[in-house]
Amino acid sequence: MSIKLSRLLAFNNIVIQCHDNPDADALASGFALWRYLAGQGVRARLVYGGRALLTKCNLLSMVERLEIPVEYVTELAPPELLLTVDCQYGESNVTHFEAEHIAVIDHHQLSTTLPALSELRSNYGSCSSVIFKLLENEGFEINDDPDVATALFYGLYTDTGGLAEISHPADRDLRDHARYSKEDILYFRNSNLSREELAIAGEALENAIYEEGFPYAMIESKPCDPNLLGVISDMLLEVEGLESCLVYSILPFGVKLSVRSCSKDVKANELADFLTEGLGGGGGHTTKAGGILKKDLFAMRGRTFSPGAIREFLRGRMHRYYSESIIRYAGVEDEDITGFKHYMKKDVKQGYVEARYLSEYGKKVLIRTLEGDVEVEVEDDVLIILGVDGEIYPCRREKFERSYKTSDDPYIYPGEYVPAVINTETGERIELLPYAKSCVALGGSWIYAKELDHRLKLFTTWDTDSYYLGVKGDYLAVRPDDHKDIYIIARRIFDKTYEEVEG
Ligand SMILES: [Mn+2]
Repeated sequence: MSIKLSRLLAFNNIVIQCHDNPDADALASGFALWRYLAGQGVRARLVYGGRALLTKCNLLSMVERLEIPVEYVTELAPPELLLTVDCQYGESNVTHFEAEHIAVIDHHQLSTTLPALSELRSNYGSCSSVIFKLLENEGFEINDDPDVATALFYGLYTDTGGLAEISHPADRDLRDHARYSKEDILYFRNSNLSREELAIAGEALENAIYEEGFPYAMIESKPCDPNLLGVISDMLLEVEGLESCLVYSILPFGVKLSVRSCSKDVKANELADFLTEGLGGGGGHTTKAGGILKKDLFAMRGRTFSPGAIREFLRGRMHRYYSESIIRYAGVEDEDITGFKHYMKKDVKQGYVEARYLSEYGKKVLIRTLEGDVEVEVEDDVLIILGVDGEIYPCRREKFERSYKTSDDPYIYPGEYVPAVINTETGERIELLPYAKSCVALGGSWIYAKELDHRLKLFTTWDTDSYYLGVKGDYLAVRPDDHKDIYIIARRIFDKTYEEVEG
């Protein structure tokens, strides 16, 4: 899926929508697109919805100084094309509007079903970088319009912690290419907080709650802009001895959360998801994430929506997260297989792809799987298996030849989410299916496995920087020929592929 911006010119009535509570990245992305369309003679509107008008001073100055024609709307006559930027249509922080056609341009993790017209580059530091690349493809020079160059640079700046978290080459390209107004950027950077907000942050920081024996802390802030929560949590995380933190504030409709982590043992987006499970939602990146607890869901679960009850609820969840998650590394020691049962693999049709077709030798690619993202170095003997549920995982040829048989049948992919690998250097997305061939996982191979009764973060020998998460009901598996080789199999996949046998 990808967008050529020139294709948008076929639409007559276009509305560009930022997420609710738009930030600089969303405004910049929408603004640059709006300028591109205007230059091509297409009239578009730039809007955002939600509960609140823009109030943050740096954003108000950005809108004013760069003359960004953004409108706050509560209703919208269905346009021919609705294009969401820095967010995905259908997400909870994107007010729903009807439209004939939908398009999405974003850089967050996939969280919805994307429309055909979409550009999602999850490894980019900002949506502004995505827009920059799309404009570049059309031969649009952002520096011809200093306001556009300044907006895109500021979007990148704010989304990457002041450029500190730039990792993708496209982000570096924008940083180095944009001839932004130094004066404007200096002004925005230094009007990031109002006096009231600084006072709110100061008061909040005085009231940090530390938990004896645990490397995390939390803070309740007075009601404030979500951006301020991020400022507070960034600062809190800098405290010595903390590896993660939670900052929240209670708003009329729910609790807004900001989560940070600086440890590879805690993915901030997973922690945010855990904290809000059943009561809202959370997500983001591995080091920075956010979430929301919805007031109406509190009531439905019979919980009191009071500051005291909310604090105890969040303390309880943080404590559970830390006390119930076990961290392990595969390949270190033999697994004690007491209590494990024998499971035989059923004959299952699967697919495989030879990694060497995906990138140059020695290069790394990111494989997106249901259980998490895994980085794999491309070597001649590495294969990528397409599992029974559409899940994908790497396998060495030697192991493959022991447990699989190749087949000439055409390969039919069983899942909904078409798997892809991402070249971490170029950001290029490669669809796996054109390279997929059929194979049969040979019945008869067996493993030891045991149902997990706890939350397990397992670092596999494939990727020691990023863990697989297993939860209660998933299975921990051990290869009979190598008791150090342990891995997690999600329950729904396990049920389809294994059956218990006598030991
Ligand atoms: Mn963004």
